[in-house]
Amino acid sequence: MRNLPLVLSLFLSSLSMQVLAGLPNGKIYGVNLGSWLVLEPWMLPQEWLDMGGQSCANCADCIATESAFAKAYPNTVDKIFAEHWRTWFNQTHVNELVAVGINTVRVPLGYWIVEALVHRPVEAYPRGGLGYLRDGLGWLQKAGIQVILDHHALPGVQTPGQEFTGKHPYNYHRALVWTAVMTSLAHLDSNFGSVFAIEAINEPIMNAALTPGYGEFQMNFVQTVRAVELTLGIPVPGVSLDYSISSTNFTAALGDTCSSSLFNANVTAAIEDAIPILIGIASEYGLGNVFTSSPFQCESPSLVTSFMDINWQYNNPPNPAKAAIGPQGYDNHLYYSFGGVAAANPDAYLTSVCNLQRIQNDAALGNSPLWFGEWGLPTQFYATDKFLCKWADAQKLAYSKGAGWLFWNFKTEISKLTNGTGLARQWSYLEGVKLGFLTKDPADYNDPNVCDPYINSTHSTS
Ligand SMILES: *[C@@H]1O[C@H](CO)[C@@H](O)[C@H](O)[C@H]1NC(C)=O
Ligand SMILES: *[C@@H]1O[C@H](CO)[C@@H](O)[C@H](O)[C@H]1NC(C)=O
Ligand SMILES: *[C@@H]1O[C@H](CO)[C@@H](O)[C@H](O)[C@H]1NC(C)=O
Ligand SMILES: *[C@@H]1O[C@H](CO)[C@@H](O)[C@H](O)[C@H]1NC(C)=O
Ligand SMILES: CC(=O)N[C@H]1CO[C@H](CO)[C@@H](O)[C@@H]1O
Repeated sequence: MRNLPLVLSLFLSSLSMQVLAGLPNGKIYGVNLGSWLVLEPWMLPQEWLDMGGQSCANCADCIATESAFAKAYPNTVDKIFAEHWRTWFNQTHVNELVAVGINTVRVPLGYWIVEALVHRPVEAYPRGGLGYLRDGLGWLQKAGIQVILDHHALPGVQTPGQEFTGKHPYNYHRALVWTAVMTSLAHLDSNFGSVFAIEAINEPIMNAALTPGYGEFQMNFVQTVRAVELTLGIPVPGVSLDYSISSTNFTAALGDTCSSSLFNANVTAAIEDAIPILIGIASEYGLGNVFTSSPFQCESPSLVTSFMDINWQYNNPPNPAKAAIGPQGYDNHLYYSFGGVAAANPDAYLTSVCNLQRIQNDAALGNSPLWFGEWGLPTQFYATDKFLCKWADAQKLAYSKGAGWLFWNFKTEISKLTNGTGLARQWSYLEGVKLGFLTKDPADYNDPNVCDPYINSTHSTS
């Protein structure tokens, strides 16, 4: 067994203040590809019913989640979801995003995109999503749109009762296996060529007392990404490494990395379990040559590891900056419509966002660069068209002071069940552009001075 003479101190050093080499040039002007590979029925209520889903007050009571659907329709679920994946996001939408200047997308993914991680039949999810992900990433790459892979729904309920989460015992190990598999594909599968970042977990429970082990998971997540990258011969910025790869077989080299004793048992175990899964994916998708070509090393830059920012949580949360090895980015989500941010009226919303301190507060704790990975135009009150223009401008101004923003969502359904465009005018980027709330060039504003009357107000903001 080849022992890799890596510099151990690499994993102990704190390189959190690294330049973010992997970030696209300039600002992130992005959208989420929500409800594609992780379906949330509220965004497409009519299609969900047409597929065979149901709607009920408490989503545990009927077929209201992807998982419940897969259990209810074991024989047809894959075919029905394939039709959804093919139509919800395809080349037509890529063209639309290009036309409105979007440069980045965040792709929410479930753990079940790596099918071998699903413990059937206790857990059930549709199969075949990875093929659609590969196709979609290929189109995005050709269009020059950069991608953040977002582990949105983990094995376990990171936020109970949400339609996007799993329904199974929390399982950090499987999340790390997922990480090893996706990191490998991001570097070796040419379709993944525009992936620049990988996000460990979407929106963990805000009370850090309820997420034991999360700090350790953050460390293990980054080390898993970097262990795969080192195996690929990708230098980790700021790290000198004494390493020569002799194997021409990637999965065999991963096996060597496992036995190098440089990684803790949890990282090693995850990589070990990723090996047979990668061999299976290589064979299913014809990637065998890529995995065993000589040499398999690649020139791509390190992925940007990404976490929700430290201030996402309260109650003494772990600081993800402590886990950084190489480029890392931070994600904050801001929705005013769920309450708790500002009083429910237009002036309070604008005062709040125009004086937003989140970027500074995060930077003070090393959580920089920060992007706003989810936001939208929803409100707790009826919003006029005139207000929505201001609301879009003011949020874009605030979020662009950081690394940029990604709107939730690229689109939503327009049907009787969504009150026509009632849902889409506040939740769909493409509809927002059509209606003029969002400018045709995302770097523009309807009114760049929208915040002027609201700055220096006595309202406090966090
Ligand atoms: C993409 O899906 C839409 C429906 O959302 C459909 O009208 C269109 O033909 C599809 N485009 C391609 C290129 O498949
Ligand atoms: C590559 O290594 C794997 C073990 O990780 C092995 O199963 C496979 O046969 C090897 N492939 C080639 C072409 O040597
Ligand atoms: C590995 O995982 C186990 C169980 O999740 C945990 O108790 C342990 O502390 C972890 N160890 C390391 C080194 O991450
Ligand atoms: C439906 O949307 C229209 C505007 O598009 C709005 O005037 C109306 O209040 C909405 N109705 C409901 C029930 O949300
Ligand atoms: C009166 C007052 O508080 N003025 C401040 C308004 O904000 C700008 C910059 O944000 C400060 O420079 C002013 O001192």
